[in-house]
Amino acid sequence: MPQACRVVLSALVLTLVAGAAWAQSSQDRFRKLDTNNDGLVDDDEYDAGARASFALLDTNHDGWVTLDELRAAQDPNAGGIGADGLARKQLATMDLNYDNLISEDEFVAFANQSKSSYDKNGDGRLTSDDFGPR
Ligand SMILES: [Ca+2]
Ligand SMILES: [Ca+2]
Ligand SMILES: [Ca+2]
Repeated sequence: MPQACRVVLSALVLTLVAGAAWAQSSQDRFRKLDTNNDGLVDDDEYDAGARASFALLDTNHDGWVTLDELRAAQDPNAGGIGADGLARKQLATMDLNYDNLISEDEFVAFANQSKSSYDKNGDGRLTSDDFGPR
């Protein structure tokens, strides 16, 4: 995958993992993920965040995220290829078994794959420093 594309998708997952509130600052997202407030987002917290985001995306609660549900979650001001194009790209990226549905496992797997791209200082830990200015 071209680097630029990966960055877009990573930013997307960061938003997804942190919840649906687009207006939140990065530090707010971090605080939300760091549920035990130890200044570190560990694997369990990251996973829990991914699962919570999956539940938010799965608006009809059938255990699958469909193209329609992905489309509904797009920022309407995203521009570029638009909500439909973005949703299709996300589906294609996360749908590991090509059934046109995103399972929770597929979503969490993708979130985990993207995790290293948030670790800006490369120390293998996600801390508030990795989440932009306070
Ligand atoms: Ca923590
Ligand atoms: Ca669904
Ligand atoms: Ca699938």
